[in-house]
Amino acid sequence: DFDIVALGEPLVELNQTHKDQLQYLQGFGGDTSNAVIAAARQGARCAYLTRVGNDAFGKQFLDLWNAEGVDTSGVQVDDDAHTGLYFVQHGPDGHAFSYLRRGSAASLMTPASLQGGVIERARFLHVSGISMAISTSACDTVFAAIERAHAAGAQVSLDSNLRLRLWPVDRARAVLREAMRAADLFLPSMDDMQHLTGNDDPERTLDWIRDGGAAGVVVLKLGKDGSIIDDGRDRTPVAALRVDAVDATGAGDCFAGSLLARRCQGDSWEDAVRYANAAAALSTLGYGAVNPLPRAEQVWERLKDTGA
Ligand code: KDG
Repeated sequence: DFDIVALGEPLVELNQTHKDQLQYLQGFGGDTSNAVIAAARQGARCAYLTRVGNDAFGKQFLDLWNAEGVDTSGVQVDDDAHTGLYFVQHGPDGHAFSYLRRGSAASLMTPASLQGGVIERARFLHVSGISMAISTSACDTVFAAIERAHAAGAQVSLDSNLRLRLWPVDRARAVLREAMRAADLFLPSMDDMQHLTGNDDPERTLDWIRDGGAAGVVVLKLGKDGSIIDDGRDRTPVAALRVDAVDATGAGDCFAGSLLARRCQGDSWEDAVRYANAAAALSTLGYGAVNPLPRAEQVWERLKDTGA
């Protein structure tokens, strides 16, 4: 059985490692894949659901998940479509992504892609705004997966991960609202919510989420200001860890995966969020989404150092 099963699109990553040079380091990305690898590195039993191309990149991903101990029995290989790709460029305002993904194998997922009973064996199903934005059939697949998870007694975790290059803001708002109502755990970032609601006040944002019908636990991520846990009764702020970030790509995914892993290991929400904050901070110390994802020993070491 699995602690966490994630569903979405993996993307091969080409990451610019020197601001003024056209040199790119190949790595791996894709928000939900990053999250499930982060969870596996914290000791969770994980599986990933997606569709990759029958190409060198699809093969590299299968090798990566196998090496990380992430189950791939629900991964489909498509002979006619490619594995997606993105570039990360670093500038004065942080990182920016360029995508080559339209028509990718993952975007061709349909509810019929959900074979193998993998979701039925999970404690958490993890999905994101990106999983739903890549195509309408992938969006249908996410909602079908949510239904199956709930029917089997699993909990659903949703990261907002808003990417406005993938879908118009009005559709993003409507679909994310629908998914947020179905989620047992909703992980929005303040930046994403600001685009969806037009306001930048955390309390009003949490009110908007509750008024919109979200009934589960909400963890609002405030970047360097930490996060707020709203369990439906209380709102509890948790401070962030300060680090000198090199590349924040995948930090939110590391937060999600680490939080779910620690919940599966019995942590309270506050302890799990504190742990996830530390893991996410450590993941920004190297280039790329996957390579710098820390392992449990490093996170505990860091928490011990800060006395948190
Ligand atoms: O959170 C990091 C991801 O955004 C990155 O790995 C690429 O999945 C990606 C996307 O669609 O932006």
